[in-house]
Amino acid sequence: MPQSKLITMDEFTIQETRKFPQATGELSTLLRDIGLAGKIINKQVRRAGLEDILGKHGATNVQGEEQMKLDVYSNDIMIDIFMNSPECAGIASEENDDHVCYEDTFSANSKYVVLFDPLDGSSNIDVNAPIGTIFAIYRRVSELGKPCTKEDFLQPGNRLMAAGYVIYGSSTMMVYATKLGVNGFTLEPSIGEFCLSHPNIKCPENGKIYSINQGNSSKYSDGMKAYLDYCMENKKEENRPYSHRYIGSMVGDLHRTLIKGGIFMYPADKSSTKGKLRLQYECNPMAFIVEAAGGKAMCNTGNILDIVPTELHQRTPIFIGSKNMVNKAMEFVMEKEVVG
Ligand code: AHM
Ligand code: MG
Repeated sequence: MPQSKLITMDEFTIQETRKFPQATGELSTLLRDIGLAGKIINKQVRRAGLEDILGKHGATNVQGEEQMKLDVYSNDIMIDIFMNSPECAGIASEENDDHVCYEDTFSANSKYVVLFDPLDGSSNIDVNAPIGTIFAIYRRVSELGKPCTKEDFLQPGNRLMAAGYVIYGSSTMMVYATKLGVNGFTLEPSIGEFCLSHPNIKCPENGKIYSINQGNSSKYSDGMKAYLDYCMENKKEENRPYSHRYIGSMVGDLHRTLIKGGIFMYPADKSSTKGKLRLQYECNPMAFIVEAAGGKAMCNTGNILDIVPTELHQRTPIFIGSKNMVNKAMEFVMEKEVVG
């Protein structure tokens, strides 16, 4: 139903914050800063083909991946915005070897740190497929008044205060989750504001889509191969075979999974025994969002959000989406866990 009045993301966030009399509004300010970064990145993504900003930057990041020009641009925007944000003590990014502490007096007294992947799915930049910015916000555990420390960035996902993403797709949307739930805001270009378009998102308990890079299947474990056979099996009464959809952009694939239901998987395989996707700024924020929407997110050994990180850029296998589909997949995967 069309809304009679647009509710901007800022208005919505302020209304939500008022439910907690003790809230200081700092988290709301951080979310607004991320919205601003999203709008600036969006502007550049939308005109990418017109300027010399497509293609490779010429450097590799700490994980040995080639950086695209828009990866670097987006990372610089995020770092600058949080540097000017008095609510953020420091950041960690997919594109930086180590975390960055902001050492001015305001930042040393800030309660929060932010982890992000500034532009996920960058192999899709040049072909106009959806890409996105993923973020995770933690309350720091180090002493206030001093620079933040590594421990602030190595907290498990179950301590997240908020997480979300901006998707640069057929429209631009920001979706964020707190423990209160998940809401989506579409960028209304004529006024330059994210406006509430998807209130109280719930991930359907069942779905009909599985999403995985099936080209890797010869390297999967027996359990994983058996689950793929299950997805493709003909069982009309159970909606199988499921449809297969894979963009190769986690934000795009998970946005669809969140709205329509389904399962997204990036398992371990023979050549990547820890999986590909990074725990702190890809899997944890997505797991937090999907679980806040009633879905589920697992790795081979348990819940993604319970993993205690030991390294900033560590990887994990992930099975995430509709609760019942994830439970079923885990019956196969946990049964025959050995890869090879
Ligand atoms: P990136 O952070 O370098 O963009 O890589 C992460 C992306 C995810 O968005 C996506 O789910 C995955 O890599 C696709 O990997 P593959 O091409 O191996 O299927
Ligand atoms: Mg990424």
